Amino acid sequence: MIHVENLVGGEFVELEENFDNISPLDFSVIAKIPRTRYVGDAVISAKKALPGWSGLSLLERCDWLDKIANALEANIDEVARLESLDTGKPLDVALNVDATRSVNNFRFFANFGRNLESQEFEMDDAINYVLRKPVGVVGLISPWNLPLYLLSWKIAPALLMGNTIIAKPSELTPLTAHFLGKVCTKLGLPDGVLNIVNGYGPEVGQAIVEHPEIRAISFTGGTETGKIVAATAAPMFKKLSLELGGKNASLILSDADLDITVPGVLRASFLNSGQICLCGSRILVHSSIYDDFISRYLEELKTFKIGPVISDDHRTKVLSYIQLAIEEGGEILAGGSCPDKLGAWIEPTVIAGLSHKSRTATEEIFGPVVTIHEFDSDEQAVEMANSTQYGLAGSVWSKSKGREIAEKIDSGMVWVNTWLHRDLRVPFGGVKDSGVGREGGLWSVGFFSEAVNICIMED
Ligand code: TXE
Repeated sequence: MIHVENLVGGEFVELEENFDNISPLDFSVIAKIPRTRYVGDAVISAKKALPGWSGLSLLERCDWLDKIANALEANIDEVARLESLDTGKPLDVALNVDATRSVNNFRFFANFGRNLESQEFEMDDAINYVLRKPVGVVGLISPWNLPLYLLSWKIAPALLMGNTIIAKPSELTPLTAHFLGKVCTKLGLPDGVLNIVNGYGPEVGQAIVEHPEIRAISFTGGTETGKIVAATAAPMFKKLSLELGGKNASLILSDADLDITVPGVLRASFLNSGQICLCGSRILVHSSIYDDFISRYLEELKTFKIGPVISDDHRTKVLSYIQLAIEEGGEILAGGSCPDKLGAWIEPTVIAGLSHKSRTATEEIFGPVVTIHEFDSDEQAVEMANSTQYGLAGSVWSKSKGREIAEKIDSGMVWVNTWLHRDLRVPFGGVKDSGVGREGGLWSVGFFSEAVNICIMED
């Protein structure tokens, strides 16, 4: 049994009140999690650490990020084991996606910091230069689907720019954040630079967002929670970055190369059991290749291995959408029920015959469920792709028209003939109900700093 503790001011702190961390694989209790409701101590520690941390040079902080990357990499199998234990995802996904990309996040921002150019604007008689000051104490709140990957995506640039941190992993998946805390403490990261608090979102998460001395909130999670976070933070004029839900479309045009499209769209459908905000849960296929695509897709699906979804509650939600799809007149082409074994398992499910405006096809399910729709023209495909409240990502599969169609999709990111191909320098984020702001490369640097202009009159 693992005992998760909070990390406050360099000390691991246990609380009297704890709750169970349940494995989605078999519903066994794998850890005890402190039920934190108060973040005042963590904020005091983070404030105390701020002058020292922000007083280091950018290059010194880059060295710290490299040290963390190296230490995580040295323990990469353990990171993957813990992530797989906590989320139920297959070990190879935990290793190749979560653990590897967590290491990459630290290493990327270390190198990015070393190459960060200063910004200067010359006038005839004066020079302006931009100072990037830390925001201060920042609150980082992350979800359960890619626990350390998404948290490190926030921690690395926040540290780089000289901020000190109150981080809160999801109450469903605290193990790798706890491990990262141990790694950083062992490395001697100064006390209070990284504080990690655990507990329920409406309690400790809300306390972070409400705390007046936490000056920026970077949040990844559900759209409904995002609304609460935004409403709470706005009156205090906190900087806010919200990465929220998605209902992304995969558009398969008439000239798609099915040899790459079928495995690519399948991966976009079901990687991480469909629990990635970028997953392509609506598949739009041109009528001329519809039958061919579906038969190949369903055939390859038979060999696609997935883990359970995150919890029994989440499975209930996902199953309710499969029921809704049936009520809305959908036809289940594959899956649709739960395998007969313990744990939060659901078969990968493919549903056809629904309107692209149905609830099943427009609401975020966040599980191994996709809907397939047929279109006759590219204009119709674009109209269907843009017909939800979300606008996070999308993919277009075509030999000749990918770029043209990609530019017409109302979302923050579009891939052409690929999916989840990530360059960490590019802007990451959504439009409409998928969020506010961008992270990645210079966008993260901008979010986690205050740009101050200094204008100097020349003699
Ligand atoms: O996320 P929550 P949930 C979607 C997906 C899923 C739905 C709900 O559709 O079914 O959201 O999932 C913390 N103040 N996504 O309920 O609640 C919470 O503790 C501050 C999409 O698990 O949004 C956790 O750390 N924080 C998504 C984090 O917010 C609060 C990933 C996310 O949890 C809070 C996950 C509050 N009032 C779910 N309430 C994506 N975009 O990747 C909760 N939290």
